[in-house]
Amino acid sequence: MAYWTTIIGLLALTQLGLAKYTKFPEGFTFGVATASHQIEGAWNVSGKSENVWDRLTHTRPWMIADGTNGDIACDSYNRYREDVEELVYLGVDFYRLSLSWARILPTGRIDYVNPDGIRYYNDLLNALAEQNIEPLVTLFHWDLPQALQDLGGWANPRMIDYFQDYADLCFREFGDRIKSWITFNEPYEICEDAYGDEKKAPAIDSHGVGNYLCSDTLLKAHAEVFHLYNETYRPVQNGNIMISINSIWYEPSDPADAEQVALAEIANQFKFGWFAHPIFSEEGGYPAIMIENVARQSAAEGLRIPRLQQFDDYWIDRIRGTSDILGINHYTTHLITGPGVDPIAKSPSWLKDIGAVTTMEVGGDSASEWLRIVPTGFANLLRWCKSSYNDPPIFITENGCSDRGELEDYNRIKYFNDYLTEILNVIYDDGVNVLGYTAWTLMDNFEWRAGFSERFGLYYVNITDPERPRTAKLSADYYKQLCATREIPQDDRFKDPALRVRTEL
Ligand code: GBH
Repeated sequence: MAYWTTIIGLLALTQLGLAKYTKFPEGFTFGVATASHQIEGAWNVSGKSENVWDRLTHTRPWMIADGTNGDIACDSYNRYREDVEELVYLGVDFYRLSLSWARILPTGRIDYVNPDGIRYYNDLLNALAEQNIEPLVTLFHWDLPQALQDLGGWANPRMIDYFQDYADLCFREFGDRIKSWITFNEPYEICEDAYGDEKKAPAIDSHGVGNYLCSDTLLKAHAEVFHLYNETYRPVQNGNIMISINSIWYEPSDPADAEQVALAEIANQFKFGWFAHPIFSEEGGYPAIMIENVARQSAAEGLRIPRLQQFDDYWIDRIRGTSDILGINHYTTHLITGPGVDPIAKSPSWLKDIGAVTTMEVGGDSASEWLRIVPTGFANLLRWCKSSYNDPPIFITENGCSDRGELEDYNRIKYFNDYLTEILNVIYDDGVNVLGYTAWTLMDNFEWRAGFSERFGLYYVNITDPERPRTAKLSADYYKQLCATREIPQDDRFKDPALRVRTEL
């Protein structure tokens, strides 16, 4: 009995959060994020053209867990005023949204501007301005016009020009009201999941080849758009511009195993460093270990030219330093168990190029298999970013956890509590320069290949009702309190009743 009360008591103490720090520093900002294709719907109205997700969900619906798609999604194209009301309820400082390229430029190119695309985003931006909510705007969150995919998408170097034209138009039309831009959301997911695999549209699955063609193009396109903003728009619009890089953070399964430690560092270079090193490191270019490993594998495959090569000096220089802030999306940590070819790795592939075996057997559960709850991994990632990239200003552009449709989402609240606590720890103990935090996501939305089966929202959305009613989950009230007090809520009502009852024993 005494034993159990001690155990339960200890659990309760952690649950009650005897955290060292609870209060965020002056100037730290809070927001929530969404993405155009995940919420807007209106996939084929008022001039919008087909994007790669429309194409995938319509022609290969079996690839989506629950057979849903983005045709209507949360219907935010028609209901954006409701979105803004929810933002007001939460009391956020900013709203991270993305623009639908196919709604603005139906051919993908600048030859025809769709007036309704401009109108829609003007209405949304003005509605935000009326409520004093800062927009944080992503140019590309995965919904490429199909017309550009038909030309090869991000595997085609001409995309650098198309992306620049699109960005130029967006800066010109909307930039007077936007102080913060994001060029790309999660370059790794764009290149590896969509070109090197079939986890994201257009699901090209050119493993070990298309993924690297994509990264060459994407990093150059990012750099050109940074320079365009920096030279032409920043002097008048005074904003900042960054990229948001996602990390599955890798840790050794046995921290005392030196080989695993070294392999985890290599895996982090392949995952985060692939896009962060060219932009944020002092020397620039792809991480040396990537070039080395891919060259070795390519030679073994009998290739004349390695599947990934270093940028030339011009591009190393052109890409280096092209982000005002390091935008980080972070959800989870996976483990490295040893050297070799991961059993799930295709050949050739990015994963095989790493040369390590990974596992997801770590941390707590969410509704997503890949999302393991490991708050300390977040702190380690943030400290690693500080030391690897010369102490950059960091903005958390996404963080969150999935459920399967419940309103009393204690697991999500605990996730926020524990991940936010780690942010405070690294700010105060390690001097990591974290400027703001973005919860993914405002409301349950089209979770890509998981459809609506994995829900990340602070608001529940009933997708069987044509009105798409949204209901605040308990975490919405938790987040509202966080935004109001700038302090991690400690109230009992946010704690899992199962643990609450036991503390009274
Ligand atoms: C982010 O990606 C996205 O920016 C956002 O749009 C999304 O809704 C959110 O997170 C939640 O997922 O095919 O099972 O191996 C996060 C990074 C990386 C998570 C790829 C899912 C594939 C899972 N994503 N991962 S699986």
